[in-house]
Amino acid sequence: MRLLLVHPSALMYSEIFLRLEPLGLERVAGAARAAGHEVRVVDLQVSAGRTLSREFKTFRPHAMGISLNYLANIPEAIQVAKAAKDADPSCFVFFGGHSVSFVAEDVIEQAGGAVDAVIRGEGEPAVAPLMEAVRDGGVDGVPGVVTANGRGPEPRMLHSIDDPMPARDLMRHRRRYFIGELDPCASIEFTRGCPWDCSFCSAWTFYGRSYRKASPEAAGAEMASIREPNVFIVDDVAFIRPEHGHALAGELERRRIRKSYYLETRSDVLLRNEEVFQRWVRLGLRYMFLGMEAIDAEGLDLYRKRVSPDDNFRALEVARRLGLIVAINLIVDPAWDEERFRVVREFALSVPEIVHLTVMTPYPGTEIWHTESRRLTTRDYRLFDIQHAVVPTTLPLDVFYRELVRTQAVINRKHLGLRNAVGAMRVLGGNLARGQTNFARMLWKFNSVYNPARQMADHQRPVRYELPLPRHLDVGDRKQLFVHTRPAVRPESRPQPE
Ligand code: B12
Ligand code: SF4
Repeated sequence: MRLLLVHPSALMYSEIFLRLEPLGLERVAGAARAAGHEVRVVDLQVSAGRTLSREFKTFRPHAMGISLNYLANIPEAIQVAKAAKDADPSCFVFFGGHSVSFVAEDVIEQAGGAVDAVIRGEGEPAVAPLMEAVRDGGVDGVPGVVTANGRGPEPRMLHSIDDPMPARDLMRHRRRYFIGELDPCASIEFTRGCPWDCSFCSAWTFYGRSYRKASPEAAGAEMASIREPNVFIVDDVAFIRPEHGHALAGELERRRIRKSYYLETRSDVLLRNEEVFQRWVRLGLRYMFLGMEAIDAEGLDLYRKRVSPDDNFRALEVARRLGLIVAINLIVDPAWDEERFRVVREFALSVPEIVHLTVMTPYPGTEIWHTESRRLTTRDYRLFDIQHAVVPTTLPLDVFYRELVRTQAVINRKHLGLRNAVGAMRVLGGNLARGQTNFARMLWKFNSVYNPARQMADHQRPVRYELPLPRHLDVGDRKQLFVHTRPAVRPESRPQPE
């Protein structure tokens, strides 16, 4: 069977900092190929819409799957599905990915017949049974499937994340993937899932709070096959288990692999496992993203982050000592007033780290989707990108955006200050010499992308597709939030948050 896989466009507000390869979709492609199907991939983050139309015409896929990790991409994906069905009504169109797994039934309904199925949960174990069922007729028995007839059997979970290998060779514009100055940049997954349970996050609910690790041999072999000099490690929280971090490092040392790495982790994990991170710095670890979320204990408790402000500040000191460039994230509550923004600006200017701001957003699949008592002011999928306010703001909305963008601009200027500009120019020179222009473009795009008038205008666009309203679940029973309900590892082998 011929299968065309599609990744939607990049979200405008993140595109200036990064654009990364769609690793999940590549793994689904790898699984389909291993089952004998002919697969092509179009990534609309780096290819124009006309490439997709051309591919659709010439490849004549029996099925087309669209990746929906981000809610904000849902309207675009429905449009792509409709165009495909208009061009060839016999093509089986399906969606899969993180976010769509939580709103599958609603999306099927909204697409009005253009989407035949949504696959909830992990795509690797589902794609081959789905393709077989498409060929033979009757997809309703495929694990994880949702169709207009309702839900099929529970989604299956991979026993081991060691395979399939992502089909990186199918991506035609690999040089367009970058994160900051790591340009070009590939991605890799060492672990899957997260054992914590922060109230604003759906990483733990998607995987039913399970946690799986790639074997050092498989991870080493995969890393050896990556051509890019830079690698983004996609794990939700890197190196939770120190022995795993050491084993991976040992494997890369043995294979003499050296690259520049970017990873995400938590402050308490960094404090606990400092020597692992130190060893990785020797292997090329340069950037670290720390989800601090709040600078006060009250905020941290509210998000059930299970760390203290003191842990966060000690972790920053450790990272500085290790010579890492750290980006920290803070969640902006729509309730913030001008004074709160001022305090955060002051904080951001007082630390050498890159401070990233995201707006508190209740997402389907998170606990706050069910518990947030403030009503949604919009249900436009496109605004659920953590750069827009979707619950009432204390400040008038235009003033809120003015303060938000002002704070982001102050932070951005800090990073483009003289000392940094010199450093940036050095990196830029090196990248341009190698024909890499992604980082250069990013440096000049800030003002056109982050603009309060534009953010206000985003709220005025006509809305065609809307998020469903939250159902008020009793979140005392966490399993009701899970996509994968059966753990793939024995519960006692899961690390527990402290
Ligand atoms: C790495 C990561 C990123 C990376 C890379 C993203 C990329 N290009 O893929 C970066 C740093 C760029 C990023 C950015 C953002 N991210 Co992000 N990201 C993640 C993270 C931590 C892991 C994703 C990943 O690569 N997993 C590993 C791969 C193998 O799994 P996967 O992609 O989920 O794919 C599997 C399934 O989803 C499914 N699947 C995927 N596609 C398809 C397609 C088909 C057809 C099928 C059948 C199945 C299927 O099968 C795959 C294999 O099992 C997730 C959290 C999580 N644990 O999922 C958040 C997450 C997806 N991100 C999130 C957010 C909010 C963002 C940003 C908006 C943040 C921001 N403001 O900048 C941006 C937007 C990026 C954009 N598109 O423009 C939210 C999504 C929120 C939402 N509901 O929309 C998540 C869930 C984190 C959270 N806080 O809850 N992100
Ligand atoms: S630690 Fe990170 S990935 Fe895990 S639940 Fe909290 S925010 Fe999500």
